[in-house]
Amino acid sequence: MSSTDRGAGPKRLVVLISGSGTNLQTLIDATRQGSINGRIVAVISNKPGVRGLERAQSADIPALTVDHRDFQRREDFDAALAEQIESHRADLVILAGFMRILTPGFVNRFAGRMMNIHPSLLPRYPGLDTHRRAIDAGDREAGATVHFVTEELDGGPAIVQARVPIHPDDTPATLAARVLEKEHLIYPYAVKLFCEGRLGLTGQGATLDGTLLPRTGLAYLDP
Ligand code: NHR
Ligand code: GAR
Repeated sequence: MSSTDRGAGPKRLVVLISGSGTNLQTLIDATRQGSINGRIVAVISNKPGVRGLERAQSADIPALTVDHRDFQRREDFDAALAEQIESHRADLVILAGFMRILTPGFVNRFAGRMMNIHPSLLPRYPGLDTHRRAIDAGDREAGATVHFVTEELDGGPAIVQARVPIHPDDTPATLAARVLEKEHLIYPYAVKLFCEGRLGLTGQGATLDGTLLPRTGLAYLDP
């Protein structure tokens, strides 16, 4: 067993947030119900006072803030964040509405055991303001993607992707709400797969049961 592979049994999950934490809530609920073979051992926010920290506290999960404004350099913030994550012996780091770009040193330390949910059909619209960009482009579909985090912003191999229609009268807010509903289905699903030891990250991309996934990940179909 290596220092990053803590063997069989429930995985130790650390969730990073910056805001409301509705994705965090679905993960809290799924771990509590036993549908994920894992336990959230800490929730860390880069912003003090956010709703997601209250959600963690309400669930008796340690809730910490590492405020990026307390650090002059991104490397220093990332070092403090990594220290907290390591102190909780995380098997998987879950970005759930986490809004700070992470340095290569940090990303490489958690390679293959850090995932993010991004509100677009990657590789379309990495970065911010995804819903406005999809509407402005005249797209007829939007969605969300769970992917492994690599140095390339929102560029790591996809694990699961879900699609929703864009309606002619959509605003970024109405579209975001439709996409968020799908996020709440696919993030617990991806984390469940990871906790069963079924996901991997290779030089070729993400794997499920050792088989390379398509570039856009598994296509999530409604149950
Ligand atoms: N870090 C790396 N290296 N790779 C990824 O794929 C990452 C990442 C950090 C966060 C989430 C991502 C998203 O899903 C994510 C993926 C923040 C920004 C951003 O521009 C962009 C993408 C994502 C998260 N952040 C600004 C910054 O200067 C701050 C914006 C703010 O505070 O509101 O870090 O969308
Ligand atoms: C989600 O839509 C997530 O995909 C997005 O922020 C929202 C967080 O909601 N993430 C990003 O935009 C990352 N840059 P939540 O806090 O309620 O889970």
